[in-house]
Amino acid sequence: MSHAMTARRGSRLRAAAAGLSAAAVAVGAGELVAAVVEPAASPMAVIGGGLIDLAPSWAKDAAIALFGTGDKAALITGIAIVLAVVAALAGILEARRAALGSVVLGALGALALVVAMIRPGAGPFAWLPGLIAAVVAVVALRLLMRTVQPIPYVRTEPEERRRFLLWTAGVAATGVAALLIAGVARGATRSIEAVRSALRLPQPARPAAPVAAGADLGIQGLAPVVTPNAEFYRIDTALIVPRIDPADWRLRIHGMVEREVEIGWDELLSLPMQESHVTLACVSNPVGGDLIGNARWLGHPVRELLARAGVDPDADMVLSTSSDGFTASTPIEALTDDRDALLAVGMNGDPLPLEHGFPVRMVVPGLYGYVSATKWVTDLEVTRFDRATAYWTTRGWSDRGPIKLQSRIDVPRRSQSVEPGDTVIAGMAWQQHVGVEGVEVRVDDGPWQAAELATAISADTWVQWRLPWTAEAGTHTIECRAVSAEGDTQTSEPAAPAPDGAQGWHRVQVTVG
Ligand SMILES: Nc1nc2c(c(=O)[nH]1)N[C@H]1C(S)=C(S)[C@@H](COP(=O)(O)O)O[C@H]1N2
Ligand SMILES: [Mo]
Repeated sequence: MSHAMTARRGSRLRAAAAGLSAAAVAVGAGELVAAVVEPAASPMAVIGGGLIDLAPSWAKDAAIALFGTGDKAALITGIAIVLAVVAALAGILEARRAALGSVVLGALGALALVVAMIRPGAGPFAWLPGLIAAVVAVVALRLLMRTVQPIPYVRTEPEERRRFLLWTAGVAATGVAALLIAGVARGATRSIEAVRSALRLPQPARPAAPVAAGADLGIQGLAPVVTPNAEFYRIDTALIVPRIDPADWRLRIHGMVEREVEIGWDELLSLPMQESHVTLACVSNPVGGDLIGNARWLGHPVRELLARAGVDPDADMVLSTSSDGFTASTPIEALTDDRDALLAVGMNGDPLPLEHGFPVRMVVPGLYGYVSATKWVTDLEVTRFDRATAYWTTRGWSDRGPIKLQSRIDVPRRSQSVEPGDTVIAGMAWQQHVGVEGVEVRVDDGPWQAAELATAISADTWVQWRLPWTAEAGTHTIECRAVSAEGDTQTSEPAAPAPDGAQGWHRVQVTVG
């Protein structure tokens, strides 16, 4: 290899490194400023959020299927990789045609600036982190470029190489340090977490009936009938969890009503509270999946507030909106009938965890979360399905989402090896607000056998089931199907989650011996 080629390759490498280093310090500066002035305007988070909103639903499906609740970490990693590649290319461009690479990096910052400003709930300084990132990127790249030797045919002196390495590494390290400080600063603005932990929720005027001792069969590996908050699945479009101080929280009820109603936190808490167990489920939950959980919710019935507003008889839907712009369309009868749809403030005896909607969310028995369970809810618009369309419906999902009859095998797990002899097959079954009457199980296409059902908490919750099994050596396929309280048998016809929920029988293969 000639000296000239080595030199050119070397300078290209250095240009790429300069681009990467400039991007690192820019992201660090942007994130640090965001952490201080407006955490939700973090450039990485707003770009990620924009991508989530733009993504077609098959991509969202694939992300949840691949990464489950780690979908957000996967997205941020993906953005970081793309950004790194673009930054390296920008460095090379800058070396070829001065200013071209700076334009690319500056444009990325400007993009973050614009997306942060058009985001619902954007604060007065939403533009600042993107602007800082853009300026720092351009200045850093131009300065670093001066230390890249552009002279071809001349081997860079070791002295110059050392100077370049020192500068690029130093600038990149500054970026990483800024990112770390941003993380710490974000942690320090945990004041909302402090407000939350200091809260004392009122006692319910109507407490939940105690859970029967027989509701939990206590089988190892079987999901507990009440899901602890820390284990509760989380699905939402919020890369940064909204932080709402209850003192600032307000809910507006408007649209097709006789009179608008506005209510704040103190007034909501002064209203009679009730507690009920409700199992939430995500429409993206595949057959056998775990995007489902059951909690004891404390809240005030939505129907009371709707009655206060006086609903127009022509209205057939309530569009609920969260502080971050997510919307859900809920059929009005599900909010006004006797099913106790709640404006919930408590989850299993604690204030709602921040990621589950603090301070107030909706909980509606019988409907998938995407059409009912709005977290960080701040607005209820009484309207009609032919006048308004909610977040996931504009992305191809059904406008109504009643939960389908489903059952799942938890024990034994797929591909688990089982000792021969007497053992147990166990799982969960649900069709919220309808209820489950029975579960049947079959092994290797044998006859369907009735499983023993645990005592259900209510028709609004899932129920555990079990079936004793004498396992013989070999490979076995276990299937289950539920029968609803209305007498329907769970269909064997498989369907993907889109557009209105997965269906089909859960099937696991196990090896005995
Ligand atoms: N603000 C907001 N609320 C939301 C969502 C969201 O993206 N944003 N996702 C909904 C969906 S799809 C589901 S399944 C439930 C999940 O509630 P959880 O995270 O508390 O389990 O929240 C619903 N409420
Ligand atoms: Mo969902």
